Amino acid sequence: MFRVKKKISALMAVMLAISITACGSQSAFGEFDEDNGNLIVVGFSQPGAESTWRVALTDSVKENFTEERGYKLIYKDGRSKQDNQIKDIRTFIQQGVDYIIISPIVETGWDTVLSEAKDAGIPVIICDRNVVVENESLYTAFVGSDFTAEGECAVSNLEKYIQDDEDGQINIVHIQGTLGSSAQLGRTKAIEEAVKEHSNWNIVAQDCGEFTKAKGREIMAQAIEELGAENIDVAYCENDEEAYGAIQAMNEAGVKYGNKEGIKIVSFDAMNSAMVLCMNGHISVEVECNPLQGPYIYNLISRLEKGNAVPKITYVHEECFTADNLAPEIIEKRRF
Ligand code: GYE
Repeated sequence: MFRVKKKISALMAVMLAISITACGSQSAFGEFDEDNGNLIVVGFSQPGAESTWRVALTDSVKENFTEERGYKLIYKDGRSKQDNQIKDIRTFIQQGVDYIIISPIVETGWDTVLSEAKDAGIPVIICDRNVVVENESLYTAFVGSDFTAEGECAVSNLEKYIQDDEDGQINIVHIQGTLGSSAQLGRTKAIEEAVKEHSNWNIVAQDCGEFTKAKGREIMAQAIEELGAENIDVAYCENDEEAYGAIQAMNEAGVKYGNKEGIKIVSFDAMNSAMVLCMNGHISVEVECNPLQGPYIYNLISRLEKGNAVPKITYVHEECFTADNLAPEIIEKRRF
């Protein structure tokens, strides 16, 4: 069925290209002009390249959808704007791709463009972060993380590191990820609920770090200046880039952090370098967020190609790390 659709779209594309050329212009859809032969064409819309994690996700998808395996992958970077992602998805629809993979910057606002993809008969795989849509049939499957579980894992491990402090107040600087993204919503929910459950836990600063190192540094530096480092017990950073920024701010201000003394850092992603910091006790809790989702998505699309049913939700395997369960052999096995 998809091959037929592709042929029709290809024909439309040729007609469009001819009409544009006749007017003396270049084709607006560069990829149209290429002969994709029997390759299965997959459009991949990423929200941006804000973190090492995201680059690892891009690489993982690219490594799996190769020409040797019968695929042509068209990659688009939304440059941190939902509008750009929507435009990119519309371009994929116009190109008549066979599948669309979307890592959505935020959860809402996708109904219209997903309806357009559905009307065009193009199956959509949502990966990494999820979408909230009125009709779940607007996408075929989701592959990614369970962000609420990630947050809960972070909080339960943090409890172990600050239990000695029980008589005092636990003051938390909370550096959030991109507001409205599933990653931010799940990780934020967990710490906010933990604060409600512990009468001595307080969020003393909360700001959006956009999942970037620069913003993480800025927010932490401001918190140190305004609150005083001695009044901060925890830096809850919603990804490793933000944690690196917060660490830079603490280093610059001469503030201590780590399991032995000073501010306890919680972070998400578990990049290799952050795992080393966690093993050495500089970061107290590292929650793994697995960007190696290419094989999972490849498996789903292969099954769809054979006409087989696929699960609506697939959560990737993830773990929670502290200095107690880390060793060099574990870190060496990782890939980003
Ligand atoms: O934690 C962060 C990235 O959506 C899970 O986005 C992803 C997050 C990840 O920029 O590093």
